Amino acid sequence: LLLQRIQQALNEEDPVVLYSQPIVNEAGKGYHEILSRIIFNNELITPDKFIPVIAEFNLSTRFDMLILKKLVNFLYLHPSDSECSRFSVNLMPLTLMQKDIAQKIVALFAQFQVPTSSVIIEVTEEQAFSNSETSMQNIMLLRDNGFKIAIDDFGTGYANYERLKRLQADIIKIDGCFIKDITTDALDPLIVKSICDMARAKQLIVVAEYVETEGQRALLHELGVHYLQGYLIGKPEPLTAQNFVG
Ligand code: G
Ligand code: G
Ligand code: NA
Ligand code: MN
Repeated sequence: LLLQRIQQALNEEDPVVLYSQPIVNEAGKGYHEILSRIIFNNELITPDKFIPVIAEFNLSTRFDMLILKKLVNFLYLHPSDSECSRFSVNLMPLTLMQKDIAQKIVALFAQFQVPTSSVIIEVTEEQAFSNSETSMQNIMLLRDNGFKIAIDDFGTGYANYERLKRLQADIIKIDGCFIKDITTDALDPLIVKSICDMARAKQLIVVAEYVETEGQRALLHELGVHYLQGYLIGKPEPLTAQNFVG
């Protein structure tokens, strides 16, 4: 049973593997997004399969903390002089609704003396614009303690202009649905351009995901996107000391 395997993973910290995918600017510099996988019957299970199971059985916080512990361990073993963000990591909506989760995350980084500035926390629009006072406080506390905040899947959910005005974040990741047909669709370039214009006014960094072709790359740079992620740049690969950029 997949649930059993997940519970085993949470207990033994073993079958969970960190993968990472590069996110780069025009100069080829950037960071990696941590994407986790679970080994189950000698197969790699991707998050689209196991995250619903984790959420259903209320294991979100334990799973997210396990991923953060693995990342902190990696950063502890591979320190860097750079002040720049080196990794982004995803948190599930239920995790951010836990009281004191931000303090626990900050304490984990402090315990291993890993600088919070090396990590970007990716939250969904749903979390960033949540009516949950706890989620908002957790995001603000993480940011006050040096983590960068990225809004994932931007443009598909809860953003509206009034919420955007109040947004406290550092990075927006435009959802892949606006990117995949951008070289042929009439509206997509205009949507991306308008997101970039707003981002510039708020001094936010813009990332586009699902970039697969040179044509998309050229157009996205022209429209004002700062960082690109996708198979054109690199696929998710097991995290090792060798496979990360700058
Ligand atoms: O790796 P893949 O592209 O299949 O990931 C699908 C989605 O699952 C990603 O958009 C990401 O937001 C989410 N995801 C991947 N790894 C993790 C993880 O370790 N923790 C959480 N909370 N979400 C993840
Ligand atoms: O939810 P999030 O946007 O973080 O998910 C990223 C997911 O999309 C990962 O599971 C990754 O494997 C997948 N992915 C990343 N880049 C590309 C791409 O260029 N094309 C496609 N089809 N999938 C991608
Ligand atoms: Na993500
Ligand atoms: Mn995403």
